[in-house]
Amino acid sequence: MALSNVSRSALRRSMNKATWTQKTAFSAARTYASASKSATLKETFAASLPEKIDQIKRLKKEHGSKVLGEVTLDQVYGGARGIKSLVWEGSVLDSEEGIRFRGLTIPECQEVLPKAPGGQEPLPEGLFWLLLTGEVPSEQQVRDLSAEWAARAEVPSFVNELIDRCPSDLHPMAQFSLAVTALEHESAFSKAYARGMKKAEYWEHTFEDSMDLIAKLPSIASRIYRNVFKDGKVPATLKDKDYSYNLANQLGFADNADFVELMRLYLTIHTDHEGGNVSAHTTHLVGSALSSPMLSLAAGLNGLAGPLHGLANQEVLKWLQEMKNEVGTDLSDANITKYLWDTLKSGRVVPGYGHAVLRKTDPRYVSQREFALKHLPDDPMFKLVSQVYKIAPGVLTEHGKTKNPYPNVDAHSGVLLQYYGLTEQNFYTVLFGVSRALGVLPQLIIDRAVGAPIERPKSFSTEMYAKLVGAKL
Ligand code: HAX
Repeated sequence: MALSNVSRSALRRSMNKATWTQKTAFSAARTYASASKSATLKETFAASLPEKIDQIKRLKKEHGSKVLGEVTLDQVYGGARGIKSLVWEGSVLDSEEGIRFRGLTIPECQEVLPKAPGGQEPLPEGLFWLLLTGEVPSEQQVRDLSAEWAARAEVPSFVNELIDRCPSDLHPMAQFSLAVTALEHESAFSKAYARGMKKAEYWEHTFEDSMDLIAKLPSIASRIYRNVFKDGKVPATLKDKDYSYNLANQLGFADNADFVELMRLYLTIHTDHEGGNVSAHTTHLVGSALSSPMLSLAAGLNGLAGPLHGLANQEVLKWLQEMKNEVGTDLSDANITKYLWDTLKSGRVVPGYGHAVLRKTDPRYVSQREFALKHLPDDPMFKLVSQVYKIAPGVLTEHGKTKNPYPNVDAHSGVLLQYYGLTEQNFYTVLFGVSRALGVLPQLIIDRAVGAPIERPKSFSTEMYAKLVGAKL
């Protein structure tokens, strides 16, 4: 596909008011655009860049001193909830409606993003494209991106050896983060920075690193899985297959076409959930110091590995299995209610329920539920999940603590994975991490392209806050 008409006219409009930095981006965009008939991802992003830089510049110039809201002491001590202080272009989370990726809901993405031949679920390649550029890619562009990632997939042998030397009881997320950190060795950004590069070149190296990094994640994740739980052998990346097929194949599950479809859906919906969640914010924060995409993503993965964040999907399945052992086949309302109260009374959280921003059922939960209704409606664990969905919101409301008694993304994913035989819960967050890379790296590329500064919010001691609010301690 050539540049869309919208991008072309935007490019033309912005060209008239170009700064030096913008002109560099314009010239890159034009070079890319004229080099090929079907614009690549890099060309499309480069073409979108001048308008974005211009928008930000104008917004800051004309409205830079406007007040966006006030900050209360409760917010300061409450994990910065609701404080507007981050820029995240790919997605915005509405507390009632859930996530929109560049303005599109999950069902809309399922409808418009290209699918694999014969497939029904969107390809995560398409979502990555959308997050980075704001445009829905053509089928050909997505096929080309699949091929590009497959071509970049080879993992350096020292990284494979590093993974092989990990003790099998080192948590898969720790192994994953270790391997991603080690890829720093390959970072084009770090090498170019050490040589000395112009700011206008930052995004291109960040783009190349991000593409390389994403391309290698299925092989890395699968090596960890096959080492810890199977025979240690990982099939090679198939150059003519899409990203999710390759991940499923390398894990050892591609014989089942439904599992491959599940991977496509899973990798699409776990990508991005605006900028304030721990993994996204951490990647962005570390990246703001101009650490490479490898080091930035590894930091984000370490945050994803926490039980209140991505590790919750592992916790959910463990909790459901314990519940199943206790209640057996009697999934009566009374039994489930009792189990939920037992969990809460023991001081634990109900994993997979609640959210820092959402106040309704997470649409990512809904899309997985719809997948289950289509592919595994009679699975006993799915029936248990459905029964918990019926009872838990009432119990959590009565319990009265959580602001959101509804399920989040993690309440469903484990049950789908275990149905297809991927039963090793300790591995689940690694899959989440593969997907999350596709959500957080586009913003890192954008950050570098628009020249986002190093992040540095202000902190005070409790004594100083007391002074600020006129309190005596
Ligand atoms: N079960 C029991 N209590 C809960 C709860 C749950 N599922 N969710 C929140 N609460 C409690 C909190 O622990 C908190 O209690 P205290 O006042 O005693 O500290 C109170 O309700 C208020 O919390 P909140 O404002 O509603 O929620 P937070 O923004 O503080 O936390 C969490 C959001 C997602 C961390 C929280 O709901 C939770 O711990 N849920 C269970 C774990 C989980 O599912 N995590 C995954 C979230 C999605 C995600 O990031 N995926 O990666």
